[in-house]
Amino acid sequence: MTVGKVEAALLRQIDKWGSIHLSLLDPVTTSLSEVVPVARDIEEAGCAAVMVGGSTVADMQLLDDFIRRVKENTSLSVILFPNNVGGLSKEADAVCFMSLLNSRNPYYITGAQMLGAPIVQRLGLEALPMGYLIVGEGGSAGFVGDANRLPYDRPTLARAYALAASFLGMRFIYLEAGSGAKTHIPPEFVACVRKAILGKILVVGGGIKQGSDAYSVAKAGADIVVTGTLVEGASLRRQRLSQIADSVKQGAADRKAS
Ligand code: 1GP
Repeated sequence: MTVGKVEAALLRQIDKWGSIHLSLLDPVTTSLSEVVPVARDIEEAGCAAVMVGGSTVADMQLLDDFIRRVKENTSLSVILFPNNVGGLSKEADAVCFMSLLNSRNPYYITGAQMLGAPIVQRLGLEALPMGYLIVGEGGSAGFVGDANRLPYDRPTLARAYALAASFLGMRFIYLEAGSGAKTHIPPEFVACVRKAILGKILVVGGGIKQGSDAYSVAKAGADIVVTGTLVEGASLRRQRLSQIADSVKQGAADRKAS
């Protein structure tokens, strides 16, 4: 099976480091005037790609301008993280083509995907097939996506969803605690899902604020650790990003060694 350029690059990085860190930029919380220094810091911290999106993105012109600035000023690949069909942009390289598997509303499971698929094809975006699961607090993503949120103490529910996603051919499984979650997804939860979907790319995000958080989810088996809020505010941004990136690599190395 051949995979696209962006997915192949992510796989190479995961193969090299064990786990990697990706930053999520939300054009609603990072302004157009801030995006260039933020993206440069992300590149400097060793991220191969940047995710762009957020639960409340609706201005497609702003999204295009935002991504264009990232592309013109860095060599980062841009992966869209859409909340809806309006989260697609011709300026990006790839899109998390997600189904919110634990939504109560079929629109977020297959409806938006049906509307968005022809646009993804027309824009020539690389689609990363992804099962998206909202866990714990769920934040705005849980609210907007009408998710039947999976409790932190019921990892077997998420494991069953992840297995189903993998049988359906999805190559990425994303466990989302919601942006700004007070506590990130527990390592035992991540490890339970990990074991069921060996060979798939496990993505974990939401509430990861410091190196020790990133370390624990990478050690538990996350291939990709996503942070969003961490880049907001200029103070010590580069150091914080580097600390997360180093902790993710260390977590993966300790996982391999154990
Ligand atoms: C992406 O929602 C996350 O999965 C981002 O969460 O803003 O808490 O890092 P934070």
